[in-house]
Amino acid sequence: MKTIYSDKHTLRQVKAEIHNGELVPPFECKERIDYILSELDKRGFDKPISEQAFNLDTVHKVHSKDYVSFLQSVWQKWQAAGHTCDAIPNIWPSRSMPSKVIPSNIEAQLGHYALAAETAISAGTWQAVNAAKDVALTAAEHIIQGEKSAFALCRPPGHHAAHDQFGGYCFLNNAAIAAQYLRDNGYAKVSILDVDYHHGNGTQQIFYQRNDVQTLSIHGDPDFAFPYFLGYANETGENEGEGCCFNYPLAAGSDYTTWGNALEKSFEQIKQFNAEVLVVSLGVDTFENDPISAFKLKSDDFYDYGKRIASLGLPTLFVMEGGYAVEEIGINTVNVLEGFNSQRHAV
Ligand code: SP5
Ligand code: ZN
Repeated sequence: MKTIYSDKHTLRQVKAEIHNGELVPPFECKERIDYILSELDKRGFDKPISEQAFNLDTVHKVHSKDYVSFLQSVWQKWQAAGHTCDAIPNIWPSRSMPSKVIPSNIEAQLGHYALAAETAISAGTWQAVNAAKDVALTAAEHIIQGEKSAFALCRPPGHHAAHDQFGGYCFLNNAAIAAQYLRDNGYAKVSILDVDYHHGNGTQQIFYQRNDVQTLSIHGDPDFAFPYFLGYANETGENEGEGCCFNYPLAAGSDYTTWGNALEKSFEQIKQFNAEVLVVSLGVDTFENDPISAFKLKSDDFYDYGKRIASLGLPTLFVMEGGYAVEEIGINTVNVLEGFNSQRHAV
């Protein structure tokens, strides 16, 4: 399996995130990628391939144009307003003032385009975000060219990024962009299986009214886990998309047996949908020692579910999402990929 990677991810480096009421070093840090690269190398995977540059055509099919321009210009506007620290949203058009107006003030614009406050923006964030989308599209192109699998080592992650909002460490929805590109290049039906600990709210929202892209997410029940306001089992899609969205919210403390049962249920839906290609939003924050999550998966479980995903027999694009137990992120991520490969070579 080929890995696609961009060293531009290092351009995104923020000072802090708001966590439990204080500013702490960001969980979503650049060292995450170093551990994954080093584990891939150690286990004999091919040397990663650099991303090709893509224009914004596919991006504009899943995100609004005004949102994308905001991402491109926010840092410059923030600086022009005289600020030198990272930009952090702090006010929203909330329930008691649900305005659609986009004020000219950059602080107000941050609130308009943010869905959470933990995600800061720094110089270089757009360059990293844009490169991550190129990584996802380059990997999708490999699938289109006939590769049976590919690994898009994206950073920052993408699955919380909605049609016109950032948050949860995400800006452009790399998995959604890849899925759209696959749709536009010969694949009629795409399933996106999100195995990150957190609900893939952005991916769900983007495809909620569509029947050509099925979304499935296994995650901490939003009653107690981020993003709290989406990801419940009764969300099933809307209009043409009715019946194309599946959520598997699980209790805190869920182990691999419980998690694996949800995985089997998602497989039944993927088969019933007749997916032609699978995009996996691969977050490994389901790991027992993840610092911000509450599932109990062990490192060996990642290998096992990689095998199970391969048993679907679909061309599969893995897109990196979360995982914050930094020293184990390489082992857990590469376990999924190696498990997948072992099964593929067996059939
Ligand atoms: C891509 C991804 O995994 N994003 C995750 C974003 C989570 N951001 C906020 C998490 C708030 C969690 N609070 C948990 C407290 C645990 N003591
Ligand atoms: Zn996550």
